[in-house]
Amino acid sequence: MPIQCAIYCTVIDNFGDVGVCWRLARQLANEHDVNVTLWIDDLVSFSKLAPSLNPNLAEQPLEKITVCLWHKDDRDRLSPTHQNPLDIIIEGFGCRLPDFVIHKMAQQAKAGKPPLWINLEYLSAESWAVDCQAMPSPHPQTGLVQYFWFPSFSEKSGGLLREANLIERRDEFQSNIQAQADFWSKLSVTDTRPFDRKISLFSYENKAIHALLDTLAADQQTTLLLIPEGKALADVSHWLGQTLSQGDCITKQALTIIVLPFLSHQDYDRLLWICDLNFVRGEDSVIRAQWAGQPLIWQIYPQDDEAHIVKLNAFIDIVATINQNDSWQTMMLTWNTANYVHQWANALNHLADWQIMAREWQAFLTAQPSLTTKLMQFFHLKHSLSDK
Ligand code: TRH
Repeated sequence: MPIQCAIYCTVIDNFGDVGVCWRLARQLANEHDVNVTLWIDDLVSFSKLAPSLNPNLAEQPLEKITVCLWHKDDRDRLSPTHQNPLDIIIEGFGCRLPDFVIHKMAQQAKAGKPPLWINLEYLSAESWAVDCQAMPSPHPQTGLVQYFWFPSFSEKSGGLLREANLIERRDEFQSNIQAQADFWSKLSVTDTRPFDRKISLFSYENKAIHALLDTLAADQQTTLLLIPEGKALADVSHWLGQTLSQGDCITKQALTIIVLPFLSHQDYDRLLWICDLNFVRGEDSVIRAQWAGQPLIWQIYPQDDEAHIVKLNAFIDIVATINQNDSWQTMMLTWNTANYVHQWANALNHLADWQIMAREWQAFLTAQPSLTTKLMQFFHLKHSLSDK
């Protein structure tokens, strides 16, 4: 009997929560033969990342996973795929499991078969997150134990989501001219050859976008800037003085801007692999950009009281343990804080050094086991202890 797992996820805003849970589900199913049911409360947002999903179906297979619409007030709904005892329950980003699931876990515990209850936390490079990895916490009413799981960048952390063959697939794509041409033609981008560099832009609203575009337009080198439809368009449209929408292609001096559709997960990876510099944001795209092995600038998800800047600095510091690059650090801060206003012209001259840093950093990370490998090791350890 395969291992049974349920993942619960709510979409608060943006795509990070569902993006991470979908990746996690696929890797558990594809690489560890786990039978996964993914409960999501917003299938419309999910279908943007997974275009073959039908947002009108309450339950459906998607690749090897069963996807269910999670109605928060539908207390007692158990999908047919959910009747079996569960081995692993993953609560994505503090989404609060429904009472009936807690009840089901308590019943299993009484029968001597408690599932492993994982509370998947947000990515952080801060040392406390690593210290709290796999920390147990008893549930006050039932005594069930939940374990906090912290994705991060060091051996002792919960690890990072990475498909087993990802780096090989990236290398193959980066060396395959025909595959790249097919990709551009799928995106209706006719000819990228005239451009000295290609940059992708995925960000929140960001005042720092104007200075970047000023520099790229005035630069000696030509740039193709690829923007998947989303929040960045407001600032770019403002800079251009015209409203952009999907399919637009506009040139201003040395800068050509193309607005892409929001891509599938697989195509977004390809975009990151093919660009010379990627602007990414949030939780998941920043990790995908690290697997791309190309220079990246990260807009971290903004939090109250500037808590995100502490997180950003923790990331900058941990990368510096592998390769210290001052111009990259300065531009990461410029992109995220109004206090830093350095121009891009000088920074772009350092792209070759950023590239070396990106490869060294990626090699450091890929030497570690992935999040799902660590999670399954933890499951088997707990399982063997509970059998004794
Ligand atoms: O959408 P985000 O801003 O998500 C954020 C963060 O996860 C943040 O931590 C969380 O608190 C907040 O949501 C609620 O950025 P992120 O994490 O990069 O997620 C974007 C997802 O969209 C990711 O899975 C990559 C995917 N994507 C595509 O599939 N196609 C695209 O064209 C693009 C631009 C992204």
